Amino acid sequence: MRHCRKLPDGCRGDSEGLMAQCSSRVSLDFGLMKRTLIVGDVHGCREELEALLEVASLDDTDDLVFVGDLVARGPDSLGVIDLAIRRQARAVIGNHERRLLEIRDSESQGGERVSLSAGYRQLLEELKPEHWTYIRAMPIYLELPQHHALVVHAGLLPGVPIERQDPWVLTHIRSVESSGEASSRLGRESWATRYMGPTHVVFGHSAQVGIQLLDHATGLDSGCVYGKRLTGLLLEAEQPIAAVAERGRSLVSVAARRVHHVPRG
Ligand SMILES: [Mn+2]
Repeated sequence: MRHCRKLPDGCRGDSEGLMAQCSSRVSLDFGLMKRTLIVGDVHGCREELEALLEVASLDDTDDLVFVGDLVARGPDSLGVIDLAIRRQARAVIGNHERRLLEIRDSESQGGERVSLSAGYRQLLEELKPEHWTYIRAMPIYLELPQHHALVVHAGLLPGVPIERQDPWVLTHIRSVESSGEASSRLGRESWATRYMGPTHVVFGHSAQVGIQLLDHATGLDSGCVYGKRLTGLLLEAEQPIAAVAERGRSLVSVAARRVHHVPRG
């Protein structure tokens, strides 16, 4: 067996093959230096997503993660999922993906045709089998142990273990009512300000509030589809999410090309 005298930073593998070829290049190949980019709600804004990946200088070995709501409202939902498939990105399911799946399943099982906006109906009909496969495989939460973080679309009910959270809560919660129940409305108290950790939660679904940097939670929905910005959290390999005062340095962001969708009311 050959020995590696100078173990480069980040090279911690101990298999014979890795030791024999020990170099920083090899450590990259083994994924030890992978960065992670967690992207806020994209809603079909493919051009802005591509621009964000450029700004983050994300390469093919890095991990791409989405907080859900990749689709709907924006101009190119199919293109966003194509990109996610191509990059082998992981994405938690958003309320829009859940709704699309529910409607598709119900209608394909002979249920009544659901009344939808023209854009939503078109999306439902244009999604190809590979897109459905990707959407159906989206988990309701994703653990990123290398960053001591958890990714969900909307949030969680503080005090309830993640494996016992209601899927509806994970994809819809915005606030906690005085009764302690989860609410999808922007209530008096956001779930995130109530949440005391310990695992850091990265989430989306909150364009009205915008970027949220809290002790134990980071909200990444900066309203790209509404003409604001698309934001991501870029983490170095094994880097935990920084304290609030320094966290801004981990954010990458691009401006929306235009207002893609005007919210009702
Ligand atoms: Mn959402």
